Amino acid sequence: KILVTGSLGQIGSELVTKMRGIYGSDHVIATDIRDNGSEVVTSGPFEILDVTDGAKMYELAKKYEVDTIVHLAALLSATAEKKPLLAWNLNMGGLVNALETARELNCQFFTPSSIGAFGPTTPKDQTPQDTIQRPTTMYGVNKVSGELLCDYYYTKFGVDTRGVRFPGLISYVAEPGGGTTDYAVEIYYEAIKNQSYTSYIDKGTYMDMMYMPDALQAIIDLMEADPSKLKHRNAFNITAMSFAPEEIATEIKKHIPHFEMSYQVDPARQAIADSWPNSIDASAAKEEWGFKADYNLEKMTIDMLDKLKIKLK
Ligand code: VAH
Repeated sequence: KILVTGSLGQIGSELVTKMRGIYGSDHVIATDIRDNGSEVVTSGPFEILDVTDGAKMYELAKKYEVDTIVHLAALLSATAEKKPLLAWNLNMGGLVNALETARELNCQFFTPSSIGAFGPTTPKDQTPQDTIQRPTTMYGVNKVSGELLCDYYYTKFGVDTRGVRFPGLISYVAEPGGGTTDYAVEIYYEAIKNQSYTSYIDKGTYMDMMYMPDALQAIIDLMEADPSKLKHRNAFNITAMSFAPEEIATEIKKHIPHFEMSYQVDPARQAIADSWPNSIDASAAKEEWGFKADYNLEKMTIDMLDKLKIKLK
């Protein structure tokens, strides 16, 4: 059985549904800090959990006799930069609680890192799997600390910890909250609603991105991978594409010809984006557990616009 934290978030809301389809609804215990009455809450076991409450987390993991913990609850980069101490306490406090629960109950463990784990002194193009990581954001500090902590729990306590460095994730089910790459989600919603979008990230700003179906499959594939093949653990570079805002606009215009793109740069989130890689190298993930991505910008844009036309009707 699998305990998922942050189940109502951008990744969690879709991962819970996918995992319930694969492993059975009763085998996936969804938790989040609130109950939003969504399908995640109604289609299988759901519990209220604040991940900073370690005792409650242990109690739930024990009650459901889970053997896997997927820890997704966290504040993303832009929010973390506005509330750095809250971010440290939630992102690191939650992670330690989840790792301790996994250690005590001998659970397999997944938590995501991010391209945000890299900083301005990291090689920016085709960023290697093993390279310098001195991020200049609180979120990045949390992600690098998290990677090191997960590797520590693997080497010191034998906890089977695994993670990926996610690029910006694009999806239409649950909107992201407080990220820097959220512009790449908002643009599709605005294209349908207003045929225009004002981007807070400047043209020419390249960041790695991935469509949610590829992100979800990557989690499943990594967690089911043969551990003897894993030379790395926390966390694997993975990516599907790298693009700048004007490239999404061009792709959208193929479907909505009069779509208008404009720019009103948000210095805070632009500074975060500028500290991150332009493109990362995912060869370790491909070699060690067969990572692959099916969606490129063209295919993603077709699916996002099709799905949002229905959702926003
Ligand atoms: C963020 N979507 O923008 C997250 C992610 C790589 C980006 O970490 O903070």
